[in-house]
Amino acid sequence: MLVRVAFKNVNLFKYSNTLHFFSTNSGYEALKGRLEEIIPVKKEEVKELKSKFGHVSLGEITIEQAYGGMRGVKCLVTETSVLDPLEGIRYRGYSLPELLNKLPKAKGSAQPLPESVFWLLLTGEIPSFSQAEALSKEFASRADLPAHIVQLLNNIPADLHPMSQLSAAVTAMNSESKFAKAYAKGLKKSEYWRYVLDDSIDLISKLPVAAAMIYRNVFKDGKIKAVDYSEDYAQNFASLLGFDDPGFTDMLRLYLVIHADHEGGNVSAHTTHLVGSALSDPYLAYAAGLNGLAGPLHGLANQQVLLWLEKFKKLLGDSPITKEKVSEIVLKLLESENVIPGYGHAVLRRTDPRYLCQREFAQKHLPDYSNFKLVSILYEVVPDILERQGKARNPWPNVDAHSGILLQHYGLTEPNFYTVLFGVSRSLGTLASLVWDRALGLPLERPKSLSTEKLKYLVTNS
Ligand code: HAX
Repeated sequence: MLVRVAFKNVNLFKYSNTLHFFSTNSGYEALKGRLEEIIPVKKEEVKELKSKFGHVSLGEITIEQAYGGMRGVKCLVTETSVLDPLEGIRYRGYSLPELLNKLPKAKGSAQPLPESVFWLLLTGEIPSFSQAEALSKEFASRADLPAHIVQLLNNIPADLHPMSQLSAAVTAMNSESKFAKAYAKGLKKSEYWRYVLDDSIDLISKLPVAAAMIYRNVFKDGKIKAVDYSEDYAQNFASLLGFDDPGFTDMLRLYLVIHADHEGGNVSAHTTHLVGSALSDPYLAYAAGLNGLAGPLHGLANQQVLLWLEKFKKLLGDSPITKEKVSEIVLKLLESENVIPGYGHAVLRRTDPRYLCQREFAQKHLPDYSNFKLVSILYEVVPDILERQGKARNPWPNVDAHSGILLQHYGLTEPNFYTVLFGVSRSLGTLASLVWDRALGLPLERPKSLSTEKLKYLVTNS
C-alpha cells in the first residue's frame, strides 16, 4: 500500500511495510545469495595468502613518501578495482571500454546500467540483464527518505553548498542503520557484512532522492517526482532531477558508471574505508567519504573546471579561438591560480580513460557544442604548457575536465551541484568495498605516524 505524505515543499511517496513485496526474492536476496557463495572462498584464499606469504615485503617507505601524501605506498587492500598509471582503472579486471561493451544495457539504450556496476564490483561477475533489473527494482523499492531527512533538507540553508547538504543528510540517515542497531544488540563478526550490505543498498537507493531534493530545493521549485518501480536507477534519478530528455539519461548512465570506483587510495574511497574500519556504520563512513570528495583537489574539481572555463571565456572575449590565444590565456590563469583544474593525477600518467569515454560520447552526441570544442582545444594545448612548466608529474586531463560540459549541454547548468552527482556514483564502489572490508574481517586501520624530530633521530641513528 502506498501512503502519500506531503512535506513543506516536496511531495514524496512513503511506503508502508508492504515493501517486502519488493524485497523478498529480490535483487538484494540474489546478490546476498551470490556473496554467501563467494565470500567463504575468498576468505580462504586470503587466509592462505597471509599464512604463506604474509612476510613478503611490498616495498620500503621513504621519508619523501611519508611527507609526500604516501604516493605509491602499497599498504591497502581493495578488491573492487585496480588503477594502472598508464592504462587507467579496471573494475574487477575489466577496463572501461570493456565494461561499456559487456555490462547489460538499459532497454533501448547504448549505455550500461549503473546497477550492474554494483553487482560486478561486489561479486567480480558481470550480471545478466535480469540480475541488474532486479537490482533496479530493489533500489527503487528502498528509495524513500525518512521523514526527518526530508525535513532536514527542506530546512537547511539553501546557500549551503550542495555537498554539505548531501553529507549532512547521509550522516543523519544513520538513524536507519541496520548494522548499528544489530551491533548495539550484539552481533557476531562473521555477520557484519550482511548488515553492511543491507545498509549499503538502502543508502545507494536513497542517494538519488536526497540529491534530487537538494537540486530541486536549491535551483528549482522544490518539487520532486515519485520514484517509478518500472524504471532503472539512472532513469529514476534523471526524472527526480527533472530531466526527461533520453539523451540526458544516457549521459547520466555513463556518468554513474565511470565515476563509481577508482581503487582504494583516493580520498573518498580511503576515507570511507578508514571510517568504516572503526565500525562506524555505512552512512557515517560514506558521509566522511563525501566530505573528502568535496575537496577541490578531488571531486570538487568538476565544479572548479566550469568556474575556470568561465574565467577563460571572459579573458577570451570576442577573440577567435586559436591555439596561440588559448595558450596565452592558460598561462595567464596559471599565474593567478595554483592549478588548472581537471588536469593532473596522483596515480595516472596518461589521459584518464574516463575522460576519453566522455570525449567519445561528446563526439557522437554533441560534436558541434561550443564548450566541447573549447575543452577539445584545451586538450591540445594544456598538456604542453604543464610539461613546459615542469611541475606536474602528469600533464594530461582527468575525468573532471570533461564531465561538466556534458551536463551543461543537457541543461544541468549549475556547477555547484556537479560533485553531488559524483557522490551518488562513488557510493557504488566505496560501499561495495566496505562490504568486502567486513566480509574479510579487516581490522581497525591504524598506521604509525612519526614526528620530524623522530625521523631525524632515525636518520642519524640508522
Ligand atoms: N595545474 C598546475 N599545477 C599542477 C597541476 C595542474 N593541473 N597538477 C599538479 N600540479 C603541480 C602541483 O600543484 C605540484 O606543485 P607544487 O610542487 O608547487 O606543490 C606539482 O605539480 C607536483 O604535483 P604532482 O605530483 O604532479 O600531483 P599530485 O599527485 O601532488 O596531485 C592532483 C594530484 C590531482 C591533486 C593535481 O594534479 C591537481 O591539483 N590537479 C588539479 C585538480 C584536479 O583536477 N583534481 C582532480 C583529480 C582527479 C580526481 O580525484 N577526481 O575526483
